[in-house]
Amino acid sequence: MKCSRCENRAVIRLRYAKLALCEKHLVEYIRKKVRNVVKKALSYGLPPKIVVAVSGGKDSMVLLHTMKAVARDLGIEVRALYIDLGIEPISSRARRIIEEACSNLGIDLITVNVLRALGESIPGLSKRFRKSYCATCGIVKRYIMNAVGVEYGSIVATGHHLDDIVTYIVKELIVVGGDVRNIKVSDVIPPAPGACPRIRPLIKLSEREIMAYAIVEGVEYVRESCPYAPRKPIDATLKNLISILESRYPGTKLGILSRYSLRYSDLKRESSEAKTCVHCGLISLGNECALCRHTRVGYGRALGPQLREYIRSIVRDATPLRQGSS
Ligand code: Q46
Ligand code: ZN
Ligand code: ZN
Repeated sequence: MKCSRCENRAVIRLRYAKLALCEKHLVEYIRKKVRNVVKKALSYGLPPKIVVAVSGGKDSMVLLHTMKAVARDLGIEVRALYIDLGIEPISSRARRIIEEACSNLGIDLITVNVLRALGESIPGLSKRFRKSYCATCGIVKRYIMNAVGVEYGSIVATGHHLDDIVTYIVKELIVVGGDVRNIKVSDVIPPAPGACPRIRPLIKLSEREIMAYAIVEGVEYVRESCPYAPRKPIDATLKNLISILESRYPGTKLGILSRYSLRYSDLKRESSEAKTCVHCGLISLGNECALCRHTRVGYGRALGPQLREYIRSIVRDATPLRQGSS
């Protein structure tokens, strides 16, 4: 099979786009998709500063690599954020891979260590929160990502891809019966009181395309999954179902995404009405944010202010970005 854009051999066929791409053109294609989301964010007046949240997994490591190239083209600042959850041996492995990638790419890395910041790692916190490991982990990670973005006055980029989002939408619609609006299906999410803007540059790319990029570009990532990752047979079944639909009707996934994507102007209107936490000042659904509420109940005091101060000290001590580094 020949590349649709040159004479070289194609390494991937994208039926939804009626394209076959060689290694070089696949890399270009993926970077262009990432660049489009960043350009869109800049066109809304969001700051030209991006913190890429990296876990060490395939998606976020591919995002980091593509963001480096995009940042160079667009002249924006890029940093990486690693949240060390203290889940061994995965956390140490992830830290090594991320540190090496950041050093090779010339990207400044901010590491927030949960144990140091809150005095306990995920298992301990989960007991106090009376929540599952993953629910606890989600509360802590979301809080830290947002707090880092707020302190830097930057956008936070995450590695959610098309398959993640479409599975979530379908699950909410046909299994949970919840409200799809809760996950704000969008590639650019505006800032709100106590919340930094966010982007999802991989939202229109499938896991298969991201994997192909990782192979072609030799992106290193942690291959093991978290030992606490729950088995979600329903998610696997839905993913299978969606893949069957995609193979019969190419473009199904992008169709679902676009049908449930929210407009930036609508998201902005909603964001302006967001509440902030009485303890720490960051965004919350009610008077208290999830982290402050759970720590207040579990420890007798809201730990949001302590975590924010810890993050402030990291941001203060972080080396300023080198001129021209991005
Ligand atoms: S890291 Fe955290 Fe995941 Fe591990 S404890 Fe669950 S949520 S599975 S992405
Ligand atoms: Zn080509
Ligand atoms: Zn709070």
